[in-house]
Amino acid sequence: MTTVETDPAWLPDEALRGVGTRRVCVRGEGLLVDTVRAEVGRACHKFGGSDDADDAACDLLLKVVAGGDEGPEGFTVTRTARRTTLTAAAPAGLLHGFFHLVRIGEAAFTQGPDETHRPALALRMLDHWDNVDVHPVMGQVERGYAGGSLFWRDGRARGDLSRIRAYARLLASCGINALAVNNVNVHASETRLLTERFTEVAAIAAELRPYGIRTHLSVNFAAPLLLGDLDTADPLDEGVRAWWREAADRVYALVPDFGGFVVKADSEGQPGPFAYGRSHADGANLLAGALARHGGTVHWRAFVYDHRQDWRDRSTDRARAAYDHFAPLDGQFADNVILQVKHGPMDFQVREPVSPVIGALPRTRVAVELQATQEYTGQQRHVCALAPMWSEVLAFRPEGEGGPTVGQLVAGGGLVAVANVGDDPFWTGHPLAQANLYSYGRLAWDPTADADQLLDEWAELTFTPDLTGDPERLRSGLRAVLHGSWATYEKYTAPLGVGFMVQPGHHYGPSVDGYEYSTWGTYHFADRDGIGVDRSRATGTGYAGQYAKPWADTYERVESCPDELLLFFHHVPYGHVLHSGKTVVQHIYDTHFEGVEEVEAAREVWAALADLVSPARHTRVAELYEEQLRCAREWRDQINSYFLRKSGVPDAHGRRIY
Ligand code: GCV
Repeated sequence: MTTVETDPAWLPDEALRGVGTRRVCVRGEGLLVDTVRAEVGRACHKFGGSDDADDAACDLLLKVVAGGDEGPEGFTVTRTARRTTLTAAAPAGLLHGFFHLVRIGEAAFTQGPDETHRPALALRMLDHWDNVDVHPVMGQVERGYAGGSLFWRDGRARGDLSRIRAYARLLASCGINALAVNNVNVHASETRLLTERFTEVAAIAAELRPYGIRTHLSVNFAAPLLLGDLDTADPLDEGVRAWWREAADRVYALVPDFGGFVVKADSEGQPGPFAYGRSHADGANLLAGALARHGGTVHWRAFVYDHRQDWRDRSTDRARAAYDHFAPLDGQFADNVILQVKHGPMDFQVREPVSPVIGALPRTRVAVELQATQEYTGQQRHVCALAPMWSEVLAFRPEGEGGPTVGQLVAGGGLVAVANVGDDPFWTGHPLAQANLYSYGRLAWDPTADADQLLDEWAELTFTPDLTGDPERLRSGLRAVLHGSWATYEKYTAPLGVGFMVQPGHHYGPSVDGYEYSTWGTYHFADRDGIGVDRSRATGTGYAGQYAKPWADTYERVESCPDELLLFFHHVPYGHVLHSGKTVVQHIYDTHFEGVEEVEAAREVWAALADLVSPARHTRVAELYEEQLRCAREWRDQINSYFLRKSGVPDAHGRRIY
């Protein structure tokens, strides 16, 4: 691997030229206004503008106008021939507006109609699955593919926190405003972050705060018990309630703008209220009660299922679990509880239906959790731009035509993504994986934004310094490698929504039967005749019936189920003809050959950009394409061979299958 200094990602100095060449005036008070002032000062120093122009003489005026109607984070841009004015009702709006101007570059200084921008979602959060200690199996960052933690090192908060400030700046510039600093699997020493080690969290919060990012902490539900203070963690026990209240009081004494707790309870071995015969509403409300008077929020995760199931038992369906556990609890959660639901019913596969939980709790604040870290989508060794997938999820209408979209349904809860960042110089390991972090933030601000346009926007900013030679060739090359990369990844991995088929444990690379006889509930049931999971009401697990009527009906029948989800909902013969006109088995062969060809083509496109992209970035991506291609071929050959051997059906085109 090539090594480089910390990469500026989508904020290279050059991207601030527009602001930095102007006569700028910043008006307003407060920490975030000071941040804007410092940004302007740096840009002007670099590019020769002036950051102390007075109101009358400036050509860029940024000001907080109390009483404005932009809301806490919105802003208005007014562009006349003489001057561009950015106004916001609050400092956070000024900060977001500043980065908006950076994003649109010179266009900020051409005359145009007034524009007001407000985030569609108030909460736009990243969850870091970072451990303080290096975990013996999961390493320091669980499902992390970008080196060690940005926050923690050698068993404690890093001494030099400057990189966290730079990170906060990147996050704010794409709209993110909340962050959890530790893994939802809360191990022994991480449990103490809530109590005697909270000063370490406070130090991190101090670096995030100037960029408007509130700090959250993942907590262990059994903390009162595990820390030895009490002999129970029963949520209805008065002593337990008092313990959490005192813990929260101490937290807020140190970090008054603390965001709240994230909780993984009764999930994959984490403790929870079930141990005491209590419900998840009891559990969540316990913590909500402790946080309420400080304005904090509990993010209670809905990822609750039986991870010790018997593969012989066809009646238990992991996909059903979150709905079965949580839908009956609607209306029972406190106002400051947000139920955090993974976007699909399983676990961040390359293709899943949208979780039926999202539309099933109208009286509960629901947040959707996405996975920017590419656990099942190539682990930041493969290019897989996820914005197109996330857009599809956000545009889905759980009640069918005319009903609200997922993006609208989560307005009261927000959007969360598992972070894909570590201490790697490129932040995300694969330099092109930065696009996932950026586009996530932008979609959380505006879930209706066009995914491909966001990828272009990321490229335009990130490659600003490289867009001098032959900008159109560079732009079209970047579009070619990014836009279709999720579709390509889907083609060479698990087919038609069936999911998994990954190597157990680390989840990288193919293993068709890797999870087939395991306890994890992730099966495909392939035999000599067919493949897929029958989740219909009529003959299967009944999962399809968890959707509102239009979708329940669509998914129930093989004839109306969309091709890309067919094997998620139905067990069909290999000769079943898809809507595309191909049989299932021929579709499998064709997509796997195509997927590899598309990676080969993308690798060539990237190679041809060598003269246009800075050498460190170009080399890193080129090296990773070699691995992506090797792995894609492995997927193709294992999957195709497996299905040829199971079905005995030859490829219609006589291509090489082993
Ligand atoms: C943090 C999946 C991952 C786990 C992760 C879990 C979760 O099962 O493989 O690493 O644990 O999801 O979301 O809690």
